Amino acid sequence: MTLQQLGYGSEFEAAFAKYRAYGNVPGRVMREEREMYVVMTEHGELQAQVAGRLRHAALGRADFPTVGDFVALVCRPAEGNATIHGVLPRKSCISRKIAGATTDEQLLAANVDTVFLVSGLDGDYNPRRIERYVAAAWESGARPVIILNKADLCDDPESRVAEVESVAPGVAVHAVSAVDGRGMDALRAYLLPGQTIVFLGSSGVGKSTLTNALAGADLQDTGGLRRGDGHGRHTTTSRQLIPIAGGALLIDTPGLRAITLWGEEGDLSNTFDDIEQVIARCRFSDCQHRAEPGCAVREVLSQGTLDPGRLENYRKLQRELRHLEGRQNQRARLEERARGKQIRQFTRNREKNRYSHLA
Ligand SMILES: Nc1nc2c(ncn2[C@@H]2O[C@H](COP(=O)(O)OP(=O)(O)OP(=O)(O)O)[C@@H](O)[C@H]2O)c(=O)[nH]1
Ligand SMILES: [Mg+2]
Ligand SMILES: [Zn+2]
Repeated sequence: MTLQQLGYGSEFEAAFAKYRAYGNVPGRVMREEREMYVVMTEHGELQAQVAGRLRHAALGRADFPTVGDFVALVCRPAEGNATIHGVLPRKSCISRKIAGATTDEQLLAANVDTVFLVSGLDGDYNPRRIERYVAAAWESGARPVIILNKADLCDDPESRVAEVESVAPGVAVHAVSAVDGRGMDALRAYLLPGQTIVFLGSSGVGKSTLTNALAGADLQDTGGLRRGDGHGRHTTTSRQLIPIAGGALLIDTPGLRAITLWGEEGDLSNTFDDIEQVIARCRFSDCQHRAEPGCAVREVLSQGTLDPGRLENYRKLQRELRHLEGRQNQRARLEERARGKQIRQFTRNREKNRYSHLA
């Protein structure tokens, strides 16, 4: 496979120039499992590890390579391995806040053109979760597309499509069935040569079944659903980039338990443009939409033209981002302080050594 077939374009070639001067070769990260990578290069597929220098310079997980990244490598084809010396600037990056108390992001995929946000039209269906996914996708720089899979299990997929279209203005929504094939041609239209498409969604919604159907081959294991709650079994355990016939590149991912936003407050305006337009009409710019006169939000709520659940979700996501921003700032301060301490220590040691002969 050539790098061009892997989606490597002129913008990456330009960013790679400084690495070429060092004799590095470019490659794309195909798979990642606990800091072990598989990269595709002009020498074929190689196992790769991150160079010590890159590891030490990294301030957070975002500085490490992830699936879909274009990287600068020193290759040892005879041994079948390589070292990653640099990560080229990403044109898009899907990430989320790591679950739990730490403030860091987890990268899910890089250099993605389209995000297929998959839900099942069975017990999994949840418009509030879809809103959350759409916000995360817009934030990434890739184009979101909503897929309602398992249409064969739903009596009225078209009304579900209409409902989702109303919570995700401007986003294409497709009802499909990976099992009986309905609606799949609409998805094939996205599979253009060199385009990278990632599947995101809960376990069991059919991401791997869709990947196989679009690839026309049984490449990914698929699993049944748990008895009782109907959730998936977390069958897929690692992220993987899969080149398919026709030239598109699919990234199948393990089911997400939750997606917590990683970004800035402004990122919600794509997803909740309708709400932000209403808020802009409130008389007071700091309106809390409680009892203030001239509140446009309470007006549309009383008219029934705005779903209170959607407003609640908007506020929740906004609080999440504000909270995150506070923690990001705090982390940046701590990192700066740590770096300042390192520099002072370094200067002190240097001065000690420089003048030791005078002592
Ligand atoms: N009825 C029906 N079942 C489907 C459809 N697509 C997938 N399934 C079934 O749903 C179950 C889970 O499918 P997977 O493709 O493994 O789901 P996944 O999203 O990859 O799940 P994880 O890898 O655990 O994240 C399997 O039993 C599939 O056969 C569909 O369109 N209709
Ligand atoms: Mg899977
Ligand atoms: Zn108001």
